[in-house]
Amino acid sequence: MAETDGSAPRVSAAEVQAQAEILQKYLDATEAPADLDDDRVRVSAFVAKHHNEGRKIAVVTSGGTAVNLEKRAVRFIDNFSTGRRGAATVEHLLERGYAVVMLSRQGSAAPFARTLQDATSTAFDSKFMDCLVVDEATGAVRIECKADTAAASLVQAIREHQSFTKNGMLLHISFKYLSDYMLKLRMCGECAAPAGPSAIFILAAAVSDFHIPPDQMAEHKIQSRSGPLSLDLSQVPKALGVLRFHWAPHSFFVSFKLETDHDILISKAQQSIEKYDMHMVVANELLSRYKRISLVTRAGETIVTKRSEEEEVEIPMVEALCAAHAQFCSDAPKA
Ligand code: 9Z3
Repeated sequence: MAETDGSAPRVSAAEVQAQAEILQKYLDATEAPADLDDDRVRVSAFVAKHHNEGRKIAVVTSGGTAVNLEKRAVRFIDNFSTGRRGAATVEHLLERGYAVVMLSRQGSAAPFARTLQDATSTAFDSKFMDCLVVDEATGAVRIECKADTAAASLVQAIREHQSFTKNGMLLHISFKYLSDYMLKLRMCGECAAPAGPSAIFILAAAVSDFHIPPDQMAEHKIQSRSGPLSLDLSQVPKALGVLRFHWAPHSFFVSFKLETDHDILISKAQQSIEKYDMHMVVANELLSRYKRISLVTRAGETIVTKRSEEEEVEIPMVEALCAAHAQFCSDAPKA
């Protein structure tokens, strides 16, 4: 088993091997999304370029996975996540010089673009149309924000977005279903593995614990004439340990733990460290997640809060993750 932090591994190799076999069976039975091969080419070239140029690489997952009930999916069960934490995290990593691969749920909040929603105080629905002004002479469309400060932050966000994307520092790929997420997570793990300790995985996506296995899923739309629908969902194969030990064994791992019950949050985060040997777990409660988080490591718990009303909690969070990653890189055996 891979050893990266100089201490004895807490998870047995046999346990991870058993998880890897179950996961492999699931991935083999899963239909690959049409863009998987293209994404692999893009991610692998992105990692090679930035690693050769001496940059640190971050893989950030964001948004919730959908679990389809039919193969030709008409219905699905969703995991809650707006994607805002992942999007904010990506922005602050870019500011700190990281090259970032973002794997996010289609349609969830995107880095910099989220500012458009803030500036117009609306989602992209019909109210958003009220903010658009057409110049009759040229046909050009302008967005009119509610306040000057909102307009200023939008202009800044557009500039930052364009400068980071022009410089090729951000690669954005997407998923909708759990199965797409799992296949693309493996692909990202394999592609980022050559960067070794210089790669950090920040796993903020809200991933379903339950699904219908591919071999038990109806092909066509489930018919209502068959009466009430009872669902018997199976546990999703565990991927964290396999990612950590098999796909990218020398990299730095941060996973997230979301609970609604305060009393079990920290112990569940500690379990992720024990079970999957995560280097750090960000523990958060649903309702307070933008105000307060806990960073849990083997050494203990550090509470991180917003430092001012205006500052988002992801700024001190990313500072702490980058500091821990820098320490990990300097402790890692030199190649
Ligand atoms: C998180 O805990 C994220 O912080 C949130 C962010 C999803 C709460 P938003 O996207 O919210 O800004 O609306 N993500 C991980 C959630 C998760 O499903 N973790 C699994 C678990 O808790 C472990 S992989 O069991």
